[in-house]
Amino acid sequence: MRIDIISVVPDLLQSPFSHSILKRAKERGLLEVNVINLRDFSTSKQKQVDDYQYGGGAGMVMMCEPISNCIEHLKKQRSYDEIIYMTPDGEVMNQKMMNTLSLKNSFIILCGHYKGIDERIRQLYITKEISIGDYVLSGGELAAAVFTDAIGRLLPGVLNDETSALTDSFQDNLLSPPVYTRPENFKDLIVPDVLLSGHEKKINDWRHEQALERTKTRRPDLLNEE
Ligand code: 6GU
Repeated sequence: MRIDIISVVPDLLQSPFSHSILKRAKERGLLEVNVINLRDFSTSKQKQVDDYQYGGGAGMVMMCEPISNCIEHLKKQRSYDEIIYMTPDGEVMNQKMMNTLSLKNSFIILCGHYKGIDERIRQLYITKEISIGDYVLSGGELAAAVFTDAIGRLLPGVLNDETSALTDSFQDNLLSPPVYTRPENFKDLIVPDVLLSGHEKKINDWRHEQALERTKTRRPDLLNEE
């Protein structure tokens, strides 16, 4: 999978992909993340990428030309399955969306800033608009990092235990059950007996029950989704 991220603050996107699972995905050649500085595609001397909005009002808007130049440049080198705009008014990301998108190969992610991008860029180039939740971030970069993490860990061969992504919270619209490690007794809180029983079926049943219970109390909305 290849993810090309267009940003006005590319430095923000250095560290998130240099550790742990995403680092391993890159080292194994399963994921390539490329951060592009939008200012490199500005044609003005001051490297301008935003301008006042027509109609007035506070806040700048990301201009058409640098974004258009950048996307056209990238598209000359390869084709993309999706050109995604990270924006609070996009479709809210969930596990099902990530599962579907993880089957694709190549993405451009455009990170919004200021008041957002000129509407014509959305009309001309953007194939999908994604939000990571109902709150506002100061830019799309952290959302792009969240997207890349969520998709990267689903790629076959990235997680060592191939089954572990399947047992994540949300994979069957259930939250994960509680987990324990040593010691058996910590400050008088005891690991449930069943987990020490060695009885695989009982353990699986218990975990499923706990997952259901947790979902009912914390996220009943998940139980109504198909
Ligand atoms: Cl993708 N961008 C911004 N700026 N804020 C957000 C978001 C994205 N998702 C939730 N809030």
